[in-house]
Amino acid sequence: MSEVLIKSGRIVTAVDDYVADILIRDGQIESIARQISSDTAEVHNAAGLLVMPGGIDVHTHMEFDLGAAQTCDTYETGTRSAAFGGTTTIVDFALQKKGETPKHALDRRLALAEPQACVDFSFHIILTDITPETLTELPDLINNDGISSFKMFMAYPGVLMVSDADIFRSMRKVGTHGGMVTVHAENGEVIQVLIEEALAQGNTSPKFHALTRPRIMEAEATHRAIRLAELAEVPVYMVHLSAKEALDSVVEARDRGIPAFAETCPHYLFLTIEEYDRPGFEAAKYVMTPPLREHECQHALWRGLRFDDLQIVSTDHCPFCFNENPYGIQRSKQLGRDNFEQIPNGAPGVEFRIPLLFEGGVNAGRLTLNRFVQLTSTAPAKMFGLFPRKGTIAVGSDADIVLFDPLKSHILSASTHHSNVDYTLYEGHSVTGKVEKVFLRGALIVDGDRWLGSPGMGQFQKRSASGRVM
Ligand code: DUC
Ligand code: ZN
Ligand code: ZN
Repeated sequence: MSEVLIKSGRIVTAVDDYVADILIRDGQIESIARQISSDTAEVHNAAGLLVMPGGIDVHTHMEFDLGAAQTCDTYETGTRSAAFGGTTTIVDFALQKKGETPKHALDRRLALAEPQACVDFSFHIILTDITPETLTELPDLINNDGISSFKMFMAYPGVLMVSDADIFRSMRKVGTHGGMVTVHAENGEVIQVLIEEALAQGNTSPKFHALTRPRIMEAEATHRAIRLAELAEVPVYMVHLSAKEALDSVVEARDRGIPAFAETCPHYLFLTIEEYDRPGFEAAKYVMTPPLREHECQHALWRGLRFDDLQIVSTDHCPFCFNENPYGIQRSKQLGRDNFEQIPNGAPGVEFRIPLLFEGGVNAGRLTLNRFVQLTSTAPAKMFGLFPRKGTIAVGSDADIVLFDPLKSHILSASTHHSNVDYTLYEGHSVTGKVEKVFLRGALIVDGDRWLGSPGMGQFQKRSASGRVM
């Protein structure tokens, strides 16, 4: 039997805020009270610290293999980086290859992640080959394998994009069996026309990545995805929402009582399209999809987070190095030096989600502390079938706990982060609020700058229904 006692911390959940002691036994929260004493427990003094449920990041891409490009974090390095950022569970992706069944894709990813994961994990399955056999497997994946969310792409024709008909077929099946569909919403075919026109005119620099992916094409696809989901009677979740006009579509649907949900990501909250004016190839660091948007979108997104038009902040951690060394050209932005279309789409961020949102949300007065916890832990857990095992501090929940110093300032930098990637979008950015200790099911895995976890500690999490309890 292992016992851990966290004393005198300020416990903050999505609804609570009080000072108390927490006794953890065998990885779960055993009791919470004003005063707990124990002769046997390992004791941690949390006086002056916030005690929050471990972060849950429901959008990461570790060891993501897109053929032409692969992300540079392994499950080990990516989940260790997550842990240092106060995240104790990730929901990553299992990509169905053409000709492969979704179950096979899941088995492949499980075999890769299980021995490496340093925090708990699950997957959304990305459906790319929607055949009758694919559809037949979905109920069992939801009900027995604990995979209750499936992602489809409306972008990247010829690579990841699936037709509206196939999206609709999958939606109907997933909806009937308690799952949720998540969608990358951009009109891929129209964007392809714009890309081809830009390249034909010799416009090859990274800025044209943004100029060929207009906001209204995100809005159009968002509207289409929601209407398809409405007809199919399935909850739908828009990933990486960036454009004000796309948010308007989500709000319109929610006002009509449709179970439409959305996440946004820190880069859309903190950075704008002006980053693409950086000299030379520097702007390639900011090539993610959708691209960074104008200031007015940032205002709309912050407002959306505050008033629950947006439910979750995830990172879309999709790390490609800027330089070819040390991981090779396929893990590097240099693939697109002569042509923006070849720049791998994605940016890192798993380690900085919580400090950034604390700084820009809580410290800046945009979000209450409770709302901050809701957006980074509780809502992800509820949305994706992990609650109440995860996402809160309560008797019987997993003891995934972050001790956070709200007054400690630090500088975000690639020289000190724990990801394999060789840059951060926030180099030199000062934030106040620092993760001090992280417990994964009661085990101390981060203590200041010290790493105490190990690969394989992270456990696969079977999830219950998604999109039903918000
Ligand atoms: N969409 C994602 O969700 N992640 C990385 C790239 C992309 O287009
Ligand atoms: Zn996407
Ligand atoms: Zn992504």
